[in-house]
Amino acid sequence: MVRMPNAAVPARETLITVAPTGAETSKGDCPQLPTTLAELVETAQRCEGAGAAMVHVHIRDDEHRPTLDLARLVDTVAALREQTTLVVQLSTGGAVTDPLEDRLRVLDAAPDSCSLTMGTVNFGDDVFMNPWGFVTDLYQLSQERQVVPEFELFDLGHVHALHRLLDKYGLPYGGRVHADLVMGVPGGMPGTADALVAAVQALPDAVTSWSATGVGRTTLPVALAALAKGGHLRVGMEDVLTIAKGQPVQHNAELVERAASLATLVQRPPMKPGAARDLLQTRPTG
Ligand code: KMH
Ligand code: ZN
Repeated sequence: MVRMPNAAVPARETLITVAPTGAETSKGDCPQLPTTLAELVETAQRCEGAGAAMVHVHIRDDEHRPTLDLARLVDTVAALREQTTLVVQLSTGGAVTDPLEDRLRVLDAAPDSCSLTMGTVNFGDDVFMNPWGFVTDLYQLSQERQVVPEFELFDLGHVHALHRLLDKYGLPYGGRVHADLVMGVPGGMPGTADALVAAVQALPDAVTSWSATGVGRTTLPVALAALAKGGHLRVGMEDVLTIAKGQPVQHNAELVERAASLATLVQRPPMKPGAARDLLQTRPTG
């Protein structure tokens, strides 16, 4: 068998992750952004129907502001588990203003998966802080709590840091290594096919699957390049608020439907949540 540049076997199906909310857009600016628990659950259900298998979750408080309140996170995980079969991934990135200790505490809500960003990056006019000590603490906590990390790679330096992390601390819980290229953030790598190919070629051999998401107008080029390179997709209103020029997204399901159409077109139809659990080797449920 021809050896792949990393252990990611070309996938027969496409894992579609929906990131419906994020921490950056305000409800005032975008009333259709799902910010309440009821809106999040309804969104997750519709997106599952449209082809999503995993949900990347940021939550909001009663004023629709980003929060990492633990009780709310626990309730959110429970509601998504009861009312969908999606793999539940909690963001440990939160908002750029969230203290590192609050971001570590996210794992107390016992999600299936958590995001884990591999380094500090300029984030528009802000700085998204991920010092090495925090990355290693969060990684070791994820191993201890049996939570599968998704390594968020905003830049080529983050790919290099992933080599360093795996070399020093070994494989994640479950033994699989799933990474997500977050492209087109002002301050990170550009959302281009060239940058995607460079990042994929630099991934550690231990990587067993990867997805990509392009922020803003880079959404489509990144999705097409990811599919062409055999990767998976992340889409959602965390990353893009328009479905076409001047046409606001009304519901996250529109972005999932479009991703599912592209995946089907390249004959790698959307993966069901059960297959995603196998792929990621998440902790057995219930
Ligand atoms: N909101 C960004 C500062 C993650 O979810 O882990 C970080 C972010 C990454 O969204
Ligand atoms: Zn996020």
